[in-house]
Amino acid sequence: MEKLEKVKKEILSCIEGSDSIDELRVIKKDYLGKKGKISELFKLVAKAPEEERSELGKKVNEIRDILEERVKKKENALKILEEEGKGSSFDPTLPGEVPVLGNRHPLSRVSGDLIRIFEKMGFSAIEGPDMESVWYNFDALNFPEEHPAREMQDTLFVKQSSFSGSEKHNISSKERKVMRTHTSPVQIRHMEENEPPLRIIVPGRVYRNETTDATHEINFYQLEGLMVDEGISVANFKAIITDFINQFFKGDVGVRLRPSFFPFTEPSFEVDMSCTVCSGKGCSVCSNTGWVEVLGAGMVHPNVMKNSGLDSEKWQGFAFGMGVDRLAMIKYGIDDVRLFYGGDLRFLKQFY
Ligand code: FA5
Repeated sequence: MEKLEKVKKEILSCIEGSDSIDELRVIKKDYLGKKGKISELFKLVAKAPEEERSELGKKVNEIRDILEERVKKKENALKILEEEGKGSSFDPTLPGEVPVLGNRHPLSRVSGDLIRIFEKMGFSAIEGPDMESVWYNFDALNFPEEHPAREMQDTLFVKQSSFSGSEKHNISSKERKVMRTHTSPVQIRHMEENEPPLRIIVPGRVYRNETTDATHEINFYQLEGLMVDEGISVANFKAIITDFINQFFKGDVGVRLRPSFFPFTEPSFEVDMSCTVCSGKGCSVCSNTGWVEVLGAGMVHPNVMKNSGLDSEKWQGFAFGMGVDRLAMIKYGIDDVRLFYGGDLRFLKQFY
């Protein structure tokens, strides 16, 4: 009997001392399994003198029942601890794993800023297709056929297998597809379908077949703007664009218009802002001129109104198109546009 009590104590302390479910399973097998210690005890009981056998048998049965119950309790307790992550393998003093946080691409951030500023001024953001017809990309925008103005934007033409042989030469400009070279075609699409007054911005990706360098990519982002109403003049444009530039660059930035040429606007301008890097004193970013070119703009050409089905006698408007990449470069002091597309996380992670 004494020996049995000793074995019982030994097993109980093993059960209580186990601190993982795996360890407990081993203990259970060693003591309560088919070839375990309790089975051995039953064998010994069978060999004991007859008068002691029944009492010893009872005791071993009692020990087995107690042990089975304790094992069950301990197993439940360990399960709860492990589920809560508080098993013995959990060390609360170890530093936690810092999750890798993603962040928005600088161009998405800048686009978002631009959209928010214009939305506050009552412009609605709309989209248009990346693959565009020659009609919307050039013809409707008053680019004369075969005119060198079409060479201004090196175009990526889309291979159209549905047209073959002689058909190829007779495809109409509405069927012929290009990757849009600017966001201006969306002006036409919007004027065709909506009655003025109109106030829209069009953020989007554009494509050009050119050699890349520090300021030129083959695809980049533009943000187009269009406002059409009665009595709109260059003064309205200058007020809106000056307000926009000052909000975007968060300061009192000088703005000037220079005469330029776009087939779809008359008169046309390039808009410059005073260089925020050197405060207009002259530096490498502004080529020592104190001014940085930020966008192209002008008053909507009467032919463009006509091509969109609007009466150019009644309605006037201005349009502008800015390079989102170039604005981001000025804002963050980035000297190579290609960094935006290189996918280098060391560069991208700087923009939180
Ligand atoms: C246009 O694309 C005209 N559609 C803009 C416009 C709209 C004028 C409405 C008048 C009225 P431009 O080709 O200059 O214009 O391009 C506009 C801006 O896109 C440029 O000022 C420049 O910031 C940016 N840009 C042009 N080419 C590239 C390029 N290869 N890589 C990065 N940005 C470019």
